[in-house]
Amino acid sequence: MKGQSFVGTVSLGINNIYTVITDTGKVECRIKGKVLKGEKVYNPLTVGDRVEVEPDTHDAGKGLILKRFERKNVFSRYNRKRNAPQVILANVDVLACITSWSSPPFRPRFLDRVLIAAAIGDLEPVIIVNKSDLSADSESVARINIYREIGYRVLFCSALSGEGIDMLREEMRTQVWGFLGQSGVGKSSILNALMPGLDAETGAVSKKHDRGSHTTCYAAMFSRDDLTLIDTPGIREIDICGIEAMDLGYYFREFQPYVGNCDFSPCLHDHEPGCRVKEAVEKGLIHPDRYESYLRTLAQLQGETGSTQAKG
Ligand SMILES: Nc1nc2c(ncn2[C@@H]2O[C@H](COP(=O)(O)OP(=O)(O)OP(=O)(O)O)[C@@H](O)[C@H]2O)c(=O)[nH]1
Ligand SMILES: [Mg+2]
Ligand SMILES: [Zn+2]
Repeated sequence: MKGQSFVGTVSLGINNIYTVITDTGKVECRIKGKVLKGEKVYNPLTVGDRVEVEPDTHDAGKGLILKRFERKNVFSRYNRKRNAPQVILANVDVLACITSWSSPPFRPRFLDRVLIAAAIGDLEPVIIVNKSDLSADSESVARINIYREIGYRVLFCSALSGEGIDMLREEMRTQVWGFLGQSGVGKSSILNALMPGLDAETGAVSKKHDRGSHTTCYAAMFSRDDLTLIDTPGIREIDICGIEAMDLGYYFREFQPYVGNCDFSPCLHDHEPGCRVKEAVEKGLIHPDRYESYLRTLAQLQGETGSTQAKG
C-alpha cells in the first residue's frame, strides 16, 4: 500500500539523491522512474524546487519524487560541457548577487551577466558588496554607483567585521534568499555570520591569483528562525541562455527608454544606423562599460565567442 503523498522543498541534491524538507522533517528522495526525464536540461531538479513526494512505507525517512511543481522563478546558465541549460536555484523571493570590494576584485562584467540571468529567470536582484572592511579602488566605487543609478538596490556588509549583517538579517526576514556570486566573495561567510554556529565551510582567496578556491561544492538551503537562504557554489563564468540575441537589450534596465525606438526593427543595437541605444551611449546616458557588457553578451548569444569569464 502506498502512503499519502506530500509536498516539500528540495534543500540539497547530490548524485540524484534529493533532500526534501517537509512540515514534519527531512526526507531523502530519488526521482520516480521516468518522471522529469523528458526535459533537455542538465539537472531536472534544483534547490528550492517544490516537489510532490510519495513516502516509502517501509522507511519514513525515504521517498520518491513524483513531480515538480511549476517554478515561480529560476536562475539558469548555459552549461557548455553538457550543451544544456543548468538551473542553479529556484523559487526565491530575492536573489542576492554577492560581490566583494576586493579579494577577489569587483568584476562588473560578471555582475552584469548575473543581473541579465536574474531578469530572464524573473528574479528580484539585490546587489550585496561584501568585505566592506577592505578598501576599494575609486573605479569600483564609481562602477557600483552606476548600478544604483540604474535602479538596483545595493547593500554593503562585512562578514568579517559584522558590519551590515544585522541590517541584512532584517531585510531577509520571512523571505527566501538565494546567494550567488564568484568564488571567494564570501557567500558562505555571510551565511555563517547570519546563522552563528552553523560553520559552513569557507576557503581562503588565493594570494597569487586573487580568486576564490571553490570551497562550497553543492547548493544547499538553510533555515533558522525566520531566515531561509540558499548558498551556492562560486560560479566562474555565465553563459546566458533562454533568450534570443535580438531581445538582449530588454534585460539592461537603463536601455528601456531606447530599445523599442530604433530605426531598424529588430535592432541588435550593434552596427545599425539610427540606433537609439548607441545614441544614448554617445550622449553619456548609458555607461560605455555597460554597453560593452551588452556587446560581449550579444556576441556570446550569437555564438561568436565563448562566455565572458569573471575577467574585466
Ligand atoms: N576581509 C574579509 N574577508 C572575508 C569577508 N567575508 C569572507 N571573507 C574571506 O573570504 C574568503 C572566502 O570566503 P567564502 O565564504 O568561502 O567565499 P564563498 O563566496 O562562499 O566562496 P565559494 O564557496 O568558493 O564560492 C575566506 O577566507 C573568508 O574568510 C569579509 O567581509 N572581509
Ligand atoms: Mg561558499
Ligand atoms: Zn538599436
